[in-house]
Amino acid sequence: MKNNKQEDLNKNLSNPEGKKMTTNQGVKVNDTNNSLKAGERGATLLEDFILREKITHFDHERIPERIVHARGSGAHGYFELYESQEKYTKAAIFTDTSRKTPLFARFSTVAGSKGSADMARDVRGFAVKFYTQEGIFDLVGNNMPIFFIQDAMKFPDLIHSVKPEPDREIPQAQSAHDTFYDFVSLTPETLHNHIWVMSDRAIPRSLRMMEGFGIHTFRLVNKKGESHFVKFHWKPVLGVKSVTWDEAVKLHGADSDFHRRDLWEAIESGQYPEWELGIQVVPEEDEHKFDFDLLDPTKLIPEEMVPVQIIGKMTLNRNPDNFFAETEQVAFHPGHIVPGVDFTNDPLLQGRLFSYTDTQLSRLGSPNFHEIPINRPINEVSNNQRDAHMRMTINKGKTAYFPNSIGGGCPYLAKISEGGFTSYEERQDGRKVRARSESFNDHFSQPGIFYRSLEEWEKNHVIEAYSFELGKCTYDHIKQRMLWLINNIDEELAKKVAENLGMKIPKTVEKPINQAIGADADSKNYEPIKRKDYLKKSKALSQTHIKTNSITTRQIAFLVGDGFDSTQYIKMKKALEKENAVVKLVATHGGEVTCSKGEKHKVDAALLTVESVLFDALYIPGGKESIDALNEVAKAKKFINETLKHCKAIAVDGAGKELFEETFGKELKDDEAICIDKSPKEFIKAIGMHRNWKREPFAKTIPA
Ligand code: HDE
Repeated sequence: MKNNKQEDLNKNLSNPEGKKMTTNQGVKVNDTNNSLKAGERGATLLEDFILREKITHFDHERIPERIVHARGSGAHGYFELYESQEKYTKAAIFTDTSRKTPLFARFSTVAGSKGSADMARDVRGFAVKFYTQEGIFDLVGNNMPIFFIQDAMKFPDLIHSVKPEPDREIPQAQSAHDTFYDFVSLTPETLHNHIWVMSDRAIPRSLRMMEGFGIHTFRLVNKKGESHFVKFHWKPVLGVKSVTWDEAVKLHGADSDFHRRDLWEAIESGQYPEWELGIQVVPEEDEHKFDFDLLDPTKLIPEEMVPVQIIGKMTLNRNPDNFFAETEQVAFHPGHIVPGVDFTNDPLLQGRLFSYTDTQLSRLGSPNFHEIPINRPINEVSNNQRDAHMRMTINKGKTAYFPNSIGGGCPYLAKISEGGFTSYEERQDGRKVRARSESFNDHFSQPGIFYRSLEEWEKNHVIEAYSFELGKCTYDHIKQRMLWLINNIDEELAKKVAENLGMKIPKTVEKPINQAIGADADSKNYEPIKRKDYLKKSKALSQTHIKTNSITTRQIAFLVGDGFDSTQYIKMKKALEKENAVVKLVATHGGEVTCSKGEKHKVDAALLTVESVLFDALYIPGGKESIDALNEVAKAKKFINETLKHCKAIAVDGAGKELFEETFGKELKDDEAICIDKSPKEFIKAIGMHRNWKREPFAKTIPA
């Protein structure tokens, strides 16, 4: 792996050598360190235009952060199509296999502010801006296939409830608090997205190892004007992987930029993250064939019912040059579509179509946000819109209206055959109502399918997450409402959470829930639609559904002191690096360590400065002197301890096994991911497992 491009870090790329510093008005600057004063010890003079310009610019350096998805990371890349999808769509990005469409992707957490930590339990935003030759197409999705609410009208309520409580502004970037659970427990439509958030999907190992979903049902429209319903999926080539909650908590302190750094470093080292794009296509005539409504964004279409067809691949191959200019100023919008793609009446999507322009106006300050380089289409923009804040384009000529004859009639309108956009002519015919369709009313079936589809260890993590989050709530009536709702999803799940909370599952819930959900205020108890068990399980809902044993970019700590066994070290390092894993030498001290052959090796991190949670696996080579040195450092034991606790792969050779076996060896004889005096091949296989979850019952007995 290339190291941190040290030579580039030392250069100021936008001000190459030889260039003189100027003010923003182009005047050469002679002194940028001292303000203009009346004498060396005198008052500063107001006339100092250089000082005023520098400070004024600094004072205005921030723009309002995004209200949701404030914390994010972005990267450039491209999309390649495997096979033309012309039977479904006329969008050239999905029909022309010779194209390499440039794109910019941004991943984010939702609840926390810009400076919050990466590893919060949260949904992750997964937004992709395609710069197609027909204009910008934004796929603004999340890493979970459903959303919390069914109607845009409820979005401010949802977000207000999860954000820090307004009196004390506590807690930051966390859902485990009263107001969120007050809202969730009164709004059963949230339960499906909520159970996904309780799963390990909400604490990904890497942004590169999570799925992406467009969530809403969109339309694809072909040349003949025929429409198909479509759901978009991104499938990560590295598989779907998560960390444990204990690691997530510790990562907050060990590296609050864990995800950002991981994405950046993978791209810098040439290990480009990749996702395949999949589509689930439903013919128009099948719209009403499902046990749920395709327009309801709290429902997914199980892959068993409509398979995901893989149609292309996204590769991220370039980090941004400037975080602010690109990642901060990028303006996504689900309404940025191209001919061949269209909307449905999903009431959440319909509301989003309004919200994103509105938010860009307040965040970026002008309707000219499309002129910021990261937001500019690659094809030419030509219309009669003019002026406004920070206009970059210098439009020429007299005419800024249509129709005109003075300007030669330009710009002309495009016929449909020339790529002019026309909306799909869906028949609309209905009463003007403020209401929700009955078909949106089933809130328990899909959370149940999700839970049943998980592996045993995934289920345990869900139970723990509910218990943790509700355990943080201070009102009993909120916890009771939640238990009652969870019981409607799955009785076994509710029983275990109730046990952990030391509470009983209530048989009924009291009146407030009726009013809050808009049910008949006079009825005593809220009667929800009973869970429908139309599908027992769906394999794709478990994290394990994308099989991969790749150890590419996995971070492996080699724990050593002076005198470590050189032969074992070299053999293991070579084998791991051949598989594109990243080996980091973690030593009892910084600087250099000396191996058994007397050679010096550069230390990547002194034990003092790192935590085990930053690594995927641990190797301890032999060498008595090295092991003795490690034995002297309590942190070395903590490191091993935690690696074990988090079910990661560990290899020990020679004298290394003494250090290890002394504490744990006996209990772990048959552990598939513990390699004592085994070949590098075995260790690679163990790392490829990601975690040995079978160890978890034992791991729970290890003190944190
Ligand atoms: Fe967003 N959302 N959202 N959202 N959303 C924003 O737009 C909004 C929703 C999503 O990396 C904001 O530019 C409303 C669903 C992502 O810059 C804002 C509703 C999904 C991002 C906004 C939703 C998303 C945003 C804030 C309910 C998954 C980050 C800054 C109707 C399909 C994009 C901005 C980025 C950002 C509004 C619901 C995903 C306020 C009103 C559903 C990935 O406009």
